[in-house]
Amino acid sequence: MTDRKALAPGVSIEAAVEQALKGGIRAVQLREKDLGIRDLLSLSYALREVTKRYRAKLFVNGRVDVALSAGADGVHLGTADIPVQAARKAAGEALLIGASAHSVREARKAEQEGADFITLGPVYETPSKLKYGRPIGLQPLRRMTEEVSVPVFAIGGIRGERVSEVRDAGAFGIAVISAVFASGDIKSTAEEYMRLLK
Ligand code: TZP
Repeated sequence: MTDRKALAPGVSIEAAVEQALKGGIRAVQLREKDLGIRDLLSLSYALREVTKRYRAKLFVNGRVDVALSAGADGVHLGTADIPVQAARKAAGEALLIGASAHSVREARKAEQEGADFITLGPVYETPSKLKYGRPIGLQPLRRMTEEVSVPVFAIGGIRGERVSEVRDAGAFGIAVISAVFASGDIKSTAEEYMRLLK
């Protein structure tokens, strides 16, 4: 997931994403909540180009219209965004739909409405903890992976040995922001995560 505010001065999102792709990451979620719609759209087009070159998936946060216009693979919806079933109605099968959940109840609801995958977080404390709320912990992650049949991705403070911890708790994959994008060497950090996921 992107966060242009985490980047070192002078590094563009496009350049940072390309480094992460060179390091082997398989999907990018454009998540720039405070960006105006036109800037978000042109960034989506740029990231579609770069993700295509690396055969990686592109997801746009929150905006079905932008995701469709950019030819993204999917849209990722938070609980304050357009509901999953409304997004499905608008996009049909043209987009994969991911949904954020912070509890097992929210995850079940997202699955019932037709989400293709769910992200749960923050699992651990994150650097920006005030923004994302209190850590949920491994137990709810385990319960969620047992109770929903779509893949669950863990997010929030995922570092080092926590990658195998969340995988052992049933997570299908992980999503990371600061550890990759605030890293001085984005490509090597992404490579390290890919090694940890093997
Ligand atoms: N949702 C829950 S935690 C989080 C989001 C978007 C941010 C996680 O960021 P980091 O920097 O990988 O801990």
